[in-house]
Formats: sequence, C-alpha cells, structure tokens
Amino acid sequence: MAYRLNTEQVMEFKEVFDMYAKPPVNTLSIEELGELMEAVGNKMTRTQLKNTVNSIGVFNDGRIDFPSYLIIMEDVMKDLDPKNEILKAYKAFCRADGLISTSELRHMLVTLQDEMSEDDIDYMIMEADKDHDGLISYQEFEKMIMSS
Ligand SMILES: [Ca+2]
Repeated sequence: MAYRLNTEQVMEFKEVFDMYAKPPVNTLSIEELGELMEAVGNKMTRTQLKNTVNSIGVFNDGRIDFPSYLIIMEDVMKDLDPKNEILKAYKAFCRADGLISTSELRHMLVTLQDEMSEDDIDYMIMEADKDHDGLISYQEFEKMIMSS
C-alpha cells in the first residue's frame, strides 16, 4: 500500500530538502540525509539509512535527489499509518513475555480507535485468539490488524 504525500507535505519537504541539499549539486549524501532526518525528528541509524536508500533503488552516484527523497519520505510516512501505530502501541502495552491479555487488548483498542464498535472489537479479539488461551501473541495480533 503506497502512501501518497499531499501537496502541502511535498512543499514542506522541498523546503527542508533545499536547506540540506546545497548547490551546485542539489542532492544529498547519505550523511546529509541522516542529518536532515534527525532534524525533522526521524533519527535513523546509518544502517537504516542505507537500507532505506537501497530499498527504493534510486541510489544514483551515491547521492539522493529530490524525487528520491520524496520516495524515502513516503516510506517514512507509511510507518505513521494507523495500523502501524496500533502495532507500536501493542509493543508498548504487552508484557515482558510479549503477550497481552484479551481484556487489556480490548481496553487498548477501545481507547485507541473509534471506527469499530465494542461488539466488533470483542468479535475481532475472539477471532484473533486462535488457541483460546485468553492471551494474544504479537503474531496473533499482527494477523488481526493486517486482516482488518
Ligand atoms: Ca492466544
């Protein structure tokens, strides 16, 4: 599922990009991309940066031009997708053993999202708890979110 940036976001990113991509080349090195990402609150490790840049396959002569940068930002913004937010919340809520009880999960979902009724949530959790042990593993949870 591709994330589409809106015009306003593109303009904002262009402004930031121009601050870091200095003339005459007007492109970013991986280091400069790293500084930029940190400045906009998306601090990434060098490995993450390399993986991101390599994964989009637009790594020409080791520098990132504006269209490539936009693809990277789409990728970053995709991680802010509501489903991913819920997955992140799961990781924050779950116990040390990586499990969450169905009642805690129910509470989390009722709090976090307002598209589903409580009945829908109950049904979804019942379906997700494949082994009926009253606990939802991360795998059970991820399947549930991704299929909803
Ligand atoms: Ca279970």
